[in-house]
Amino acid sequence: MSFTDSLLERNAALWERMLDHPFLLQTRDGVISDKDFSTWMRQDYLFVEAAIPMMGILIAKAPPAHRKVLTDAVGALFDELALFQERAAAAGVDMKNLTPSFTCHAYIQYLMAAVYQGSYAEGFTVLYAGEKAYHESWKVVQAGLDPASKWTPFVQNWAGDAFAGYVAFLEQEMNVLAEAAGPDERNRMAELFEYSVRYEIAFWEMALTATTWPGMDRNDPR
Ligand code: MP5
Repeated sequence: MSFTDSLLERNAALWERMLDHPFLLQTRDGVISDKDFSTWMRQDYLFVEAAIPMMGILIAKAPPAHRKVLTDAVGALFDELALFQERAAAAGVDMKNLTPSFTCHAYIQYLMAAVYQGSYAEGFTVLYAGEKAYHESWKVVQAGLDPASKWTPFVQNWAGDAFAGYVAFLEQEMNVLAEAAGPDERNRMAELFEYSVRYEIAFWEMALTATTWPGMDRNDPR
C-alpha cells in the first residue's frame, strides 16, 4: 500500500468527519447562511494570504524538480485571492478589517512551524494534507450545489480538473519522499498529516461557531 493510502486509511474516521462537516453539507444543499459562509470567506482569505510566504519557505527547501510546480502554485494563490475579492464584491461580503480567529491563527502558525522547522518532506506533508482536504471537501459540495449558486466559483476552484491534477502530483511526490525518508521522518510526516486533518475540521467548525477567540464574545470581539 502506498504511504498516502496508509495515511488516509489510518485517519479514515477523521477524514469522514471532515467530509461530513455540516458546513460542507449545508453549502452543498444551498442552505448555508450568508453570515456563516462569509465567516469562512473572511478567514480563508487570511489563510490563503499566509499560504504565500509558507510556500516561499517550502520552495527554498525544494529539490530543483519541484520548484516550478510550487512556484506556479503561488501564482494560483494570488488568483485565489482575486477570486475571494470578486465573490465578496458580488455577494456583498465585507473583506475589510480582517483579523484571524483563534483557529485560523493556530493553523497558520502550525503550517509555518512545519515548513520552517521540518525537513522538506515534513513541510510537503502539510501542503499535501491541506490541498487534498480542500479538493475532497469541495467535491462534497460539488455533488449537490446548484451550478447557479453564487458560491459555485469556489467549487470550480478546488474541485475542478486543474486542482485535481495538482493534488495527484502532490500525492505521487509524497510517496516518493516517504520512500526516501527513514522511519522517524515517516512517523513525523504521519503525525503532521493527522494534525492537518484535525485543523481542517476545526476550520469548518470555526466558520459555523465563533469567528473570534476563546473567552471573547462573537458579537463584541474587542
Ligand atoms: C486550503 C484552504 C487549500 N484554502 N484553506 C484551508 C483551511 N485549508 C486548505 O489551500 P489553497 O492554498 O487555498 O489551495
